[in-house]
Formats: sequence, C-alpha cells, structure tokens
Amino acid sequence: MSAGPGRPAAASDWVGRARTVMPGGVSSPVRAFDAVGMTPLFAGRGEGARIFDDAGCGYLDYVLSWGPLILGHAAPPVVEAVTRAARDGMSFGACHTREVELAERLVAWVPGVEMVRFVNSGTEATMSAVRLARAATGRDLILKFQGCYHGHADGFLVVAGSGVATLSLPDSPGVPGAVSALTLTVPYNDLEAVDAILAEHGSRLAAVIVEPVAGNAGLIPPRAGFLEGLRARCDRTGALLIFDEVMTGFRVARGGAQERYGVVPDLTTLGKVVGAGLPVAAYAGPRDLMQRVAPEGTVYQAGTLSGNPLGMAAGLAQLAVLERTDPFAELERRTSTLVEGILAAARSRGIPACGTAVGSMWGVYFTEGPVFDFEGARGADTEFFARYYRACFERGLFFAPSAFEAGFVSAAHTDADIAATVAAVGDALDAALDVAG
Ligand code: KE4
Repeated sequence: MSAGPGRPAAASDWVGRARTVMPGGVSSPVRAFDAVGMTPLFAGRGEGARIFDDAGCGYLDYVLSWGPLILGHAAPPVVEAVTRAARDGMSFGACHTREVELAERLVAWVPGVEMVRFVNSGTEATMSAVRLARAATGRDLILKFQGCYHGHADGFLVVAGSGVATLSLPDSPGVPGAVSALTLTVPYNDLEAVDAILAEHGSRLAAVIVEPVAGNAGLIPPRAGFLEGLRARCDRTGALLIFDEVMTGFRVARGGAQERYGVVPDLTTLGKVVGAGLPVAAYAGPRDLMQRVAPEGTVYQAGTLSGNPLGMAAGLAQLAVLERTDPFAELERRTSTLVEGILAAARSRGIPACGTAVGSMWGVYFTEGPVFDFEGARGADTEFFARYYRACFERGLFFAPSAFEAGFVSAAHTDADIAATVAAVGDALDAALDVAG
C-alpha cells in the first residue's frame, strides 16, 4: 500500500520537466490526472497486482496499463519470453514464425476470425478495419455509438469516449468537417435510433462499429438483444458489423465478447491483452474479407514494426498462460466481488451508485442508475468522483483517473487484495463525504 498521502517530491520535479518538453507532460491525455485534480503518477515499476511510483510508493493497480496486463505486472513467463526474443534481435522487417503462431492462436480462439493482420495500436486496427469495410462494400458512411472510443483516427473522434469524454473536448479540432460527416452516431443500446439511421442512410452505410461491451464511458454492458439486433440489421442492409474488441478481447471471455454473447461480427479488432503490454494489435475476420488486404488484395495497409518479434513473443507467452490456467471464471468472480463491495460501501453511506463487472472489466458510477448509454454515464457525479479518487489514491489504490474509463482486475489480484481494496474504498468514501461537508 502507499507510504501515505500526497505526492513524493521526486514526482513533482518530473512533472515540471515533462510539461516543458511534452504536451500536458504525457504521452497520452488520459494519464494526465487532470480530471481528478492531481499531478500524475510517475510509474517506477510494476510487480503482480501492484504498481510502484518513482519514489517507491506502491498501489494496488486496477488500470493495468489500460487493460493489457491480465496476468499482472512483469508476469515471469512474459518477461522471460521477451528477454529471450530481444537477445535474438529487436526487429527484422521480415516474416518470422512467431507472428504465424500468434495468428494461428487468434484464429483458434476467436469465433469470427479466419485471418489476421497485425498492427501496432488499436487505432491502427480500427482504422484499417473501417478502410477494409469501405472497400468491401463500396460505401462511405460508418455508424459508431456515442461514448464509444475506437482510437484517435479522424473519423472516430465524433462524440467519442475515453480521454475525449474525460476532458469534455468538443469533437477534435483538426478533423475536417467532410471527414466527420462520414461518421454517424447514435446512443449505445438504442436499436430504434439505429433503425432511423438505416432508414435514411442504410444504402450508404459501410459499417457499424461497436464496443460490444462499452469500456470507454465507464462500463456499459450491451442490453439483451442489442448485439443480436445489430447483427440482423447489418445482414439486412449490407453494412459490415465491426466488433472493436481491443478492450474486451480475452477479457470478457477467452474468445472475446463474440464468444460470450454468441454474436459473430464481420470484422474484429484486437489489442491490449494480445500484446501483454507491448504495442501489438490486430484486425481480423473471415478469409473472403481479409484476402482483400494487400499484398493478396488491393486494400493497402502497412507497418514498419507490425508483427514485431518481441510483441509476438509477449502475446504468445500471455495467451499460453491463459490457455493453461483458464482464469476467466475466477477473474469474473473476483471482479464482481470488487464491484459489489464498492457499491455496498457507497449505498451504506447513502451515496447513489451503480455499476457492474463483465469478465475482468468493471465500472462504478456515482449516480442512481442504471446506466445504459453515454447520456446516463455523463449524469454521474464527476465532482464527487474526483474527491473519491484522490482519497482512494492516498489509500494506495490506483484506479483509472476518469469517470469515463473501465477498470480491470488481473490474475495477480488475490481475494485479500480485493478485500483490502473494498475496505480502503469505504474509508475513502468517508473522506470524500467529509470534504463535501
Ligand atoms: P490505442 O490506439 O490506444 O492502442 O487503442 C485505441 C482503442 C481502440 N478501441 C478501444 C475499445 C479502446 O479502448 C482503445 C484505447 N483505450 C484507451 C483507454 N480507454 C487507451 C488509453 C489511452 O488512450 O491512453
């Protein structure tokens, strides 16, 4: 647990240096801690369920690099595999066996996948999947859901979640109107709104892209029939259904949300867990679609470091442990215990709260709820969340520094860790209430 409240002096020196040479002092906006009124954590190292800052203060980590570390920090099989791979070379810019082996594992695990193309980020995966869908259908429009985040490619920065929602940014400057006009948005879980879009634009719609469990506006599960409804509507109109499983892949089930909910998309994007913390992502789907991708087809997409040997080694090692240990049921039980404990602690103090766990993803909102869409998520008390967040951090808990992010649990989190977290949350809620007066 943390050595105590406040920020070690070391971090504040680094904050100033970082802000001098990097916008906001960060490499990604969600790390800035702006939404919770704090200076950011400067990580020193990670070990299992804990992250340690640059002054050595330890925190139970529920961010886990925003999802990739399903085994926890520095999992020995992953570290050994990457160390071994690094000794043989950092990158080749040539084919090698491990990318084939990892692709074969994804084909075996994910229902809708027959072929895979590796890329270096979730953004690359989703933008490439949309390009492929536009090529396959000859159509231009895409439909996304408000509060969902599919990376920072121009066409996705329209009513997006994650850092865009956290910072209450308007749709990003720099995205031409002609580009954002090609992206239509409707509320998550709202099939009637989808029908209205299809009635007017269905013949021009290339794809519907969706987070099958929305993890970038807190955590919003699909309502019964929502995913099935999207599948039927895409079948009827000829638009392709893209499941953005960058976050849900290997977290809500071994075969992702498409296995958990029994709805198979036309294209799947993967990331995070598949690289075990290294920059690995992929877009994937049936052979007839993926064969359109160059050099077999004419849809161009490329990447200097795609299929990087260290990333492939990390992904293979992490997925091998998941295959051997099958931790998914235990992860969901532990994650549910965490959420139930937090909700009980809030409600016993008269604090409106709702939330849920899906696999090893979780989210809690300070509002009566239930939350079915982005509007509902934005109704939560973000002021109280910031006070609660600071109090939790001072008690040694590292949660996502935003009300519009999902939390995660790793196989390294023990029952004792979960119990200690729930107890610390109770204290933090008292502190947040005291501050509120
Ligand atoms: P990246 O380009 O950040 O690797 O992946 C984009 C992406 C695509 N799809 C989904 C469902 C995602 O959640 C993400 C990225 N997630 C955010 C956190 N919610 C990454 C954290 C960050 O932006 O720093």
